[in-house]
Amino acid sequence: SVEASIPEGLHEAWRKHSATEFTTKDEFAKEFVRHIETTLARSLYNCDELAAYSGTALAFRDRLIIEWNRTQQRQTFTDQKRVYYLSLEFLMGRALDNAMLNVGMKDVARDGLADLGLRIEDAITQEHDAALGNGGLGRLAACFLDSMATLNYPAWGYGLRYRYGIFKQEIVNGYQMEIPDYWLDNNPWEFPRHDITVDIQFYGHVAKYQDENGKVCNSWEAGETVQAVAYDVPIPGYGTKTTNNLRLWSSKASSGEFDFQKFNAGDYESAVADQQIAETISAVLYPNDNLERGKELRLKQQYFWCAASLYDIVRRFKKTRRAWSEFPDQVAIQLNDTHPTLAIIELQRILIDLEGLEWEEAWRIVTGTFGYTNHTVLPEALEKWSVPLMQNLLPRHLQIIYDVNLFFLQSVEKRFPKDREMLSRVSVIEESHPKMVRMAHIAIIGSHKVNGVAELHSDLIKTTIFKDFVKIYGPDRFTNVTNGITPRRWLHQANPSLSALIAEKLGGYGFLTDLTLLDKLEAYVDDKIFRQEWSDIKAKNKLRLAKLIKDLTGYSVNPNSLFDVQVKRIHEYKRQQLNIFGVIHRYLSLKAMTPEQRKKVVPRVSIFGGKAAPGYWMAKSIIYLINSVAAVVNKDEEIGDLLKVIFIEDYNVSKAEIICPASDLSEHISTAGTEASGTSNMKFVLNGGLIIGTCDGANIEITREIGEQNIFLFGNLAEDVEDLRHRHFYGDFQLDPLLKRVFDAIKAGTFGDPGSFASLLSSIEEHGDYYLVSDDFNSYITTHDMVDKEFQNQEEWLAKSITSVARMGFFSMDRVTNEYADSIWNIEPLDIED
Ligand code: F58
Repeated sequence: SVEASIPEGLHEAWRKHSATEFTTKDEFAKEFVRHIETTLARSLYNCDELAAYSGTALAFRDRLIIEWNRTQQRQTFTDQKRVYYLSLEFLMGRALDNAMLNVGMKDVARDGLADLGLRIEDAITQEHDAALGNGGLGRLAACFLDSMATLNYPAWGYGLRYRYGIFKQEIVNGYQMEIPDYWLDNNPWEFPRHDITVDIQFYGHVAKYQDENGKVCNSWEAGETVQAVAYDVPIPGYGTKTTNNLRLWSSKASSGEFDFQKFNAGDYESAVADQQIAETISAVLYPNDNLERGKELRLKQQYFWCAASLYDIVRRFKKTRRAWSEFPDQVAIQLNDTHPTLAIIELQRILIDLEGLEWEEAWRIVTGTFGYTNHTVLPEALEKWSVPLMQNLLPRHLQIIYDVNLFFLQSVEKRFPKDREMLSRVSVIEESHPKMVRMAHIAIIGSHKVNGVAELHSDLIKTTIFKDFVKIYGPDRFTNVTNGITPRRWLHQANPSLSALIAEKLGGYGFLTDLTLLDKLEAYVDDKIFRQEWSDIKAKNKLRLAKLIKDLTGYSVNPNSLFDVQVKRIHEYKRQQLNIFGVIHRYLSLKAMTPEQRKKVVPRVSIFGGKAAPGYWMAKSIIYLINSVAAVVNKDEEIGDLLKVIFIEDYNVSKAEIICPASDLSEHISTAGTEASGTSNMKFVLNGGLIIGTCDGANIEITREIGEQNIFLFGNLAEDVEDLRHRHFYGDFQLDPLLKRVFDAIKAGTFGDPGSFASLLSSIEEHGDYYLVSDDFNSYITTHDMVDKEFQNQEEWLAKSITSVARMGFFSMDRVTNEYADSIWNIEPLDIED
């Protein structure tokens, strides 16, 4: 603020003493030792690996904060349009390695640490993952932050500072157990901003009053106030000075008079209890993926975070003293799924109740500001909140929701007179018992653009769940932006050897900021030495994974086997059950072979990883089946190295960085039409693995880019799914014969008590096989047979691997970010360089 700024005449003195950035290994080492000795109060006599991590992180944090300050000053000074990315999840993973690489100082740090007798890898691996997300949606948000900073967009992320991230998974006797993930100890990457707080209100009632002009106004007299405190996380771009901000809100009891009254009245215990209740709002990340449970605390989280973020955004805008009509020229807000939909209603409330704007003008501003990204067509994942719950928690917001709906339905009625069915389908309120608020409808009505995350998905939302809205608004409100991944983390950081080899051929690391340059690699497909280096790198990465597997499970796997990987959240629609049934089929086939026949078999390691939502029994029994199969197969001496089954526990971002570069084949086998995009498919191909997949999500576009000869596609198409389900429903269902053999083995107790798997089998045999496991089984097995055959021709396989990587340029997150910037946000980059 102006009051706190230093007089002009003293600026020179400040500049003279302003912090400098280390550039040499000695300067780094000096900073490192200073932090060890002072910040951490340690010395060379007790500098363990954790201290080495902390010292390195603190040295880099200082650097980031200098750039962060400059970036923020520059963005404020030039005052151009900013984008705010609202996401309830940011699945960041580790920060240190990424910061070192983005700043371009990893070698300096490695050398500096080596001079002090320390290994940089030991420091890096001490860091706890920041796991504030469930899966793809949260990781996409993290990739956005990396790209927005790298491309110099003035951008902020807004999220919640959960005390507990996604739970840690332990496998005990084959079952998943959940352990709380308390990740905040020793986290050097966040800056508490105790001076940046917002009081957030809940409950209470709405009072009407007349203003000085006699206009009837609404005032929300809330019943509970909770304080939001800002924690800032610097986000460095790669090869740029831009360091953006991720602001995470933490909840605590409001310091208002309310609490003091209790303290003063001697009610100390209850005042402390209130404190704890307030803190529960940001306590825990909900661990469901693609399922909405309608818990009040979740709605409280959503409003708490939306209201705090909007207050912050509006405060920043008001400092510029512009007219409200300019708000959408200065501010773009992107909603990562419907979780932040209340931000739409909150902005409307601020404009009409607090700033006195007329409804229409306010609504024009709101719709000009927001964009909404949809990530799923699964009906059970579409958010709905009960009207009574909303009425109680956010009475004024519910009124505004009703008004939004009224004006919307009036306009629909005018264009489609007498179509009552249509009105009830598009209404924001579902007329059920209790009535429900459909968040996706508010998100569509309150945004100027709605996008899906891959072409098939964006087509599907237009023809199925949001079809009526296309009629109402026309097709232009709906658009597609196919997802991508950041090549910095998912190639350069995860696979430094491959990145270095590519850089050597392409004459530098330019491909990390222009991934389309990879196409130049195709010229080397036939280059003998290059091919050898390529395959050596894959072999080395497989060894690294084999070591991880040994450490985690005790099993030794033969690194010459085909590594077949499926890592992602465990969900029926992603069909890990199809994969494990395929593994059982393979096992049974191997058992039936003669020793002579077995000699021709390509050895395989089937690797699984992923968490099941704690209350999702079917997903948990899939994990149990995988582990039960592993227990039998892995100790079968007759089979030996020909087949091993591995479940990697607690799959997370830092494990993904080891797993992705080490796959020969990875599985992306969702029922067609269910996986909106998928992003790990991109990570695996970018690291030289081939994939087996269905015609779903981004698999289709990967095929378009790399060529269908370079991917193993199988299974029914999305357009046939509805019909098949319909036929199953009417009893037209026959278990595939190969699958029947698998089921018979399970029922015979080959993998332990068949009772444990009964519901999994009956969901297919008896309850309609909703995910078409049986329908796709034969085609899945045949395609795996092709994989085996093609893997035996290593020369061909290598050519496919190289060609595919060369054609992956399209899937850079930078392309994605530029598309959002041009077609949704209308913002320009801002170079921070002096
Ligand atoms: C995922 N959604 C999609 N949701 O399933 C995936 O296809 C897509 O690639 C990815 O988004 C990015 O667009 C997803 O991860 C969640 O985890 C939600 C968490 C909160 C509750 C509802 C599901």
